[in-house]
Amino acid sequence: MSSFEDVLAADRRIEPRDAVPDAYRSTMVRQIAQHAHSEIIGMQPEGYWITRAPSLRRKAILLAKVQDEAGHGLYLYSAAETLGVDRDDLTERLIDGRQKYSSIFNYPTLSYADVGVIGWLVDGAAICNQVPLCRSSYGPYARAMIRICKEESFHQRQGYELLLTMMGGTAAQRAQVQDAVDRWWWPSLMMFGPPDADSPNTARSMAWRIKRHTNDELRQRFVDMTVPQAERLGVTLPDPELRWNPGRGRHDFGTPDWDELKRVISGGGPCNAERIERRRRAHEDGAWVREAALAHAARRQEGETG
Ligand code: BYC
Repeated sequence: MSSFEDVLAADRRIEPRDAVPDAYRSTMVRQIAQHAHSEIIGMQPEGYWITRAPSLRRKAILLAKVQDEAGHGLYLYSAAETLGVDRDDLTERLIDGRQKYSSIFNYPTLSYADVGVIGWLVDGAAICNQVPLCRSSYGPYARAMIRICKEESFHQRQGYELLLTMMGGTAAQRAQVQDAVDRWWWPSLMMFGPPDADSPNTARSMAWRIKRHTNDELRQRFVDMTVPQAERLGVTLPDPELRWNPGRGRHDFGTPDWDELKRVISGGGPCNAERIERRRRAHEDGAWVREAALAHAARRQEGETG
């Protein structure tokens, strides 16, 4: 039987029954749970716009996207459960603030352009971060990520297509897109986490092949990928320091406000309280569905055994 170290050295996947160090297990539970919570909380900022979509086509697209996010949350909770934790317990930990979710979902969505910008920038950042996670060392997480990334790519395209349409519209629509880009650019860069020098988990997660790239490497990749898309769209990214550096062959860019990231992660963002309260209510409102499903399963089992 291969040891944990042998599996990692051969770049194979760790599977649920494999013996792993406790810290590997708790790191995986932390990252997968945080990721699952992000998908579920991430339904809220866009979900608000489902009843406000400007056309049937836009409504159908947005509905499909938000439903995909529910699905991502469910695959990820299932992946976490293979590590011996319980989904209900993870939800409790989210609601009482013991587990985190992505900082990005604590900002408000003020216009329909925000739906486009979330697709373009937030899902674009998510793809940059998550494609390498398809090769993450924990098998159930890596496999869940393959389908999630395919769906994220549809999400990113629907956002970009929406913005292209708005940019071909009126001056007021173009201004709405620029305003949304101005508000979401820096929070999108913060999605990649703190700078490497202040990231307590990166070195170990890289050694365990959970993460394949550091936070700063992925942030740089995202900036390089996004600049030409912004040019094609005709919007300005709100960073006066953003410019091509021919020496590095990459873009230089300004420093995000790391104090803001800390504040938002620790509960002080514009929408933290509202997001958690909404999640708590949805969980309570869904109690009867869970009870009915359990009663149904018990009755079926009685029928099979009795
Ligand atoms: N927000 O040592 P670090 C989506 C925490 S959903 C909040 O660098 P790590 C979508 C971090 O957890 C996208 N917390 O940590 C859905 C750690 O916490 P602890 C969600 C953050 O884990 C719907 C501490 O700060 N994606 O795309 O090595 C609609 C120190 O950080 C953040 C994922 O979850 C943050 N931005 O790296 C649309 C991807 N950054 O130790 C779209 C999977 C850091 O105090 N996760 N923290 O508990 C990852 O790739 C990594 O966990 C991170 C952080 C890169 C996020």
